[in-house]
Amino acid sequence: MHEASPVAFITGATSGIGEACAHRFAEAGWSLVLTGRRRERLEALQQAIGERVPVHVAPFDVADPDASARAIDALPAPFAAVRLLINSAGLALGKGPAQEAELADWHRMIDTNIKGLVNVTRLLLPRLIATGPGATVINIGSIAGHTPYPGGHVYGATKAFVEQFSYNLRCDVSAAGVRVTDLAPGMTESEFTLVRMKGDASVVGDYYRGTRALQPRDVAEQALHIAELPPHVNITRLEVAPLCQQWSPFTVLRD
Ligand code: NDP
Ligand code: 8X3
Repeated sequence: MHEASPVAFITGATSGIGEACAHRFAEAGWSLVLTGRRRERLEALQQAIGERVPVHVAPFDVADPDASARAIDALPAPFAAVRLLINSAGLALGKGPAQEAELADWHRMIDTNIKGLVNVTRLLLPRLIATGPGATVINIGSIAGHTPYPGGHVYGATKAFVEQFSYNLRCDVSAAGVRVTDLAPGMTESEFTLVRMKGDASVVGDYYRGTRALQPRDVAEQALHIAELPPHVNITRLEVAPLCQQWSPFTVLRD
């Protein structure tokens, strides 16, 4: 029954937006390749979703190009013809000023959000191009790629990369029918802030208190909409934020 269902390859499927995409695309009947570093979470997801649709799990670190290549080369035949790539794996580390940031944190954001995203994308491009019309790459960017804020430094810059890479990629693959979207969410309640604050749960509670942040499922709904549009329709960039999240006016420093 499931043999002909399209295949979605999702990075960052162990939590948050990627995990919500796994559930939402399973409900819509897609076959799934679910990836992330935490094997036990992938296996739990496979247990939860695997009765509904075919699921293959592949634990690997997107920042490791060899591990990424091994995982993609080893895709079983029913999952080989990838129609959709959702690049959700990513993180922020720290929210203090740039001059107090850990250089290692900056490197890790670049390694994951930039290098990891391009590793997986480059490795899957031949399969997406072979699929042709209707194939889609959805890169999870961020409003932080457009809007600067104190403490955003390298994180926001990695998401600016995601946006421009998405546009440039689209230039090259559109003739093959492959669509590319920068899906840029605002504040979304996931493990993102816990990771950013390095496990300090007290900060996380304060951050979301009194808000109605986006839920990962809200973003997953947008991803499904993008992926299931007619093949000639390419949403280039979609920014989605909770109503409670507003811009700030310019700040003027005075003597
Ligand atoms: P979560 O922390 O809940 O999920 C992050 C996911 O990324 C996890 O599945 C994690 O899996 C995976 N991941 C992180 N590093 C690696 C790595 N080196 N290799 C493989 N997988 C990795 O956060 P979100 O779901 O919120 O974040 C998903 C994406 O959305 C990120 O790119 C983030 O920048 C972006 N985003 C988030 C927003 C928010 O407010 N939450 C807003 C805008 C954009 P594991 O640890 O198992 O490897
Ligand atoms: C995450 C959104 O506003 O925390 O990309 O930077 S924000």
